[in-house]
Amino acid sequence: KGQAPRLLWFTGLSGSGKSTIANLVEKRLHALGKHSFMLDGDNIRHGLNRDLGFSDADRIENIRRVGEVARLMTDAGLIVLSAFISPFRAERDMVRRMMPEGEFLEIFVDTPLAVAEARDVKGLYARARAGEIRDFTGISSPYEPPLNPDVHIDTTRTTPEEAAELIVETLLGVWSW
Ligand code: GGZ
Repeated sequence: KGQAPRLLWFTGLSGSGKSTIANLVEKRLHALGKHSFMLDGDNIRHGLNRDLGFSDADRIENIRRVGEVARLMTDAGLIVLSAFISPFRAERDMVRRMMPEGEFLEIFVDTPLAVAEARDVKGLYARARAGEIRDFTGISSPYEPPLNPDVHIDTTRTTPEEAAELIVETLLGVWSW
């Protein structure tokens, strides 16, 4: 116990591929017999955090609560995967400090804005450019990339499967079981 990552913290722009990669990692963990749970906008922003929007203050509170929930779940023995934009360095570092030393793994899903915007799977970037969505990350709200992530995925050169493989290999290298 301890010194091994239990909270896998994915950060990156909307449409960067955080959820896709996290889902693939979860499948692999399951195959290895590891119990895990994924926290994302679908199960948090529609429930616990449905009072929060996308102002800086609300994003900060979003991440603070996600960190607290993740901490509880890791204390209960789960491996937690978190897939939120989490745009601010200060709050990502706050969550790292909330966790016991060595249990937080920051994974930067690095997709350039131009690439995420060109894909625009949900059409949100177009709506943000048209002014229909305010405070949109990368367009009208900042994203602060990690300076020293534990894992750095360049999605322009790595498939989601390769990224998941790399993350699991990283975990297997530090986990002793
Ligand atoms: C960014 C927004 C916004 C604004 C709605 N800015 O691609 P998605 O749809 O599924 O993921 C985005 C999600 C971001 O929520 P997070 O909780 O991850 O953000 S944060 O960590 O900053 O609190 C996007 C959708 O919500 N969405 N409006 N204005 N993304």
